[in-house]
Amino acid sequence: MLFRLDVHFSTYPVYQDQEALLATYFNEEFETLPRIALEALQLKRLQATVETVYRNVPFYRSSLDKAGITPASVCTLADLQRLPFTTKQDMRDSYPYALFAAPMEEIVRIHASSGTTGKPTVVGYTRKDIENWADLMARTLVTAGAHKGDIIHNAYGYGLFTGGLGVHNGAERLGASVIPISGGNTARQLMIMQDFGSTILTCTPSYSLFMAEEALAAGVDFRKLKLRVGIFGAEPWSEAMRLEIEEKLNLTALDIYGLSEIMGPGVAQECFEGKSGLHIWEDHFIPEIIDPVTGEVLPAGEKGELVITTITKQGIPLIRYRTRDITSLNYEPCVCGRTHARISRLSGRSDDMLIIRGVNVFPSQIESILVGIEGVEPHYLLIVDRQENLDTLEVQVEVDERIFSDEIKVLQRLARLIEKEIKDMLGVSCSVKLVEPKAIQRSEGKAKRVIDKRQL
Ligand code: DLL
Repeated sequence: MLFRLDVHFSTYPVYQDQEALLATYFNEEFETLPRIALEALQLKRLQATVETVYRNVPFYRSSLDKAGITPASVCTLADLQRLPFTTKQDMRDSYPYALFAAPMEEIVRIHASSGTTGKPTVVGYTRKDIENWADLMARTLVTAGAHKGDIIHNAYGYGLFTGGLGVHNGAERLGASVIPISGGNTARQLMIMQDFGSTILTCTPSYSLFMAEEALAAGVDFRKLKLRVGIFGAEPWSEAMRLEIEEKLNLTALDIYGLSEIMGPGVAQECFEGKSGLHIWEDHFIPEIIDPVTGEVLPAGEKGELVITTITKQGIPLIRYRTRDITSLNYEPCVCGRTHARISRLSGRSDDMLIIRGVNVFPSQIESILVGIEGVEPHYLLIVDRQENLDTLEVQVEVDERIFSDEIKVLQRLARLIEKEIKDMLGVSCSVKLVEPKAIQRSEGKAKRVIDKRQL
């Protein structure tokens, strides 16, 4: 067995359960499976998944039929490349439950994330899915250096978003103490972190920096807290941001990746020891990288769009799901001893989805809200920025001549109404600036709808 670098043990208090403290893996057998065994397992699970969706999901029966594929014709892992993709649009067209492969009586949990319209993308979990998720999330936490003795301060949002409950169940499965604080109320977060002795922080990277700002203002010194590791994800961040977070919060900052369509948090995690790339749990998910334009599969090391096939899910298994996230795959051995491939830090998206304060937002969603409001023209510009470490969104939108020459009070009321509609529909706060007709620059080609000033 490989030993875990013991740099982070030096600060540990003495726990009774030394075994748990020294655990290098949550599930050693599966985390260190030799590639040949991993691939054999993947093939078996892939075949079973294709069989299930072919039998239970009309969408897959027809798309596989169209591609001339029967479950029996999936004989090797290379056959995966012959299967058709599944897209976010397919999920939208199947709203809410048409892609579920298990009957509703077996679905015990429903989560959702923003889709490209006002309607969310819905996912359902069977009891077994929830168990697998808890196991994978516990594995993810251990990969980040967590153990039973940890006090996990979970500031990911609880609710339809998968972050809060996903991390929560994994922490309980591990046997750590989880504080289900959810997001917001930063002063209270800081007090609890101090008083409860939180050792691990889980939240979005931008929220961690906001906490650091608030702490400074409130006179809270992170060097006096017990925080050791931060597990940050759900939005893009950079190496520069990592350095800033590590410095300001006095902890090791690690990257976690996941998406609700595939499961939620815990699809891939950067290991404490290697800190270079995120292990994607290949016994449950088969990753591929494709050219986002041609759909062609790219070799290891090349950057492209991540495509994931789930091979253990029952509620909503997905074949070749196009995540739209840009990364590359690395199959080189890792110092931590895990054999699962690593994806590189996510470096963007191949669509126009924005992540604002952890909320996924498509410009088209805002557009459909704007066009539904009288007096508002379909010409708008979204300006995204980051102030004091928090994302801000300004929506500039044209109003018609009649409204524009109206009293200032009327204009203000309209702006507040739009802000409220956007907040209610998408869950994201913004400030609306009404501008005169023709003020927004027209384009002869693709309209420029977004100016993202954030320097990640
Ligand atoms: O964000 C799940 C999650 C919760 C992941 C907590 C990590 C921690 P969704 O709301 O469905 O699910 O958003 C998924 O967020 O397709 C990426 O574009 C982006 N994303 C997630 N993790 C990262 C990351 C959750 N580490 C979408 N780096 C994904 C960059 C990320 N982008």
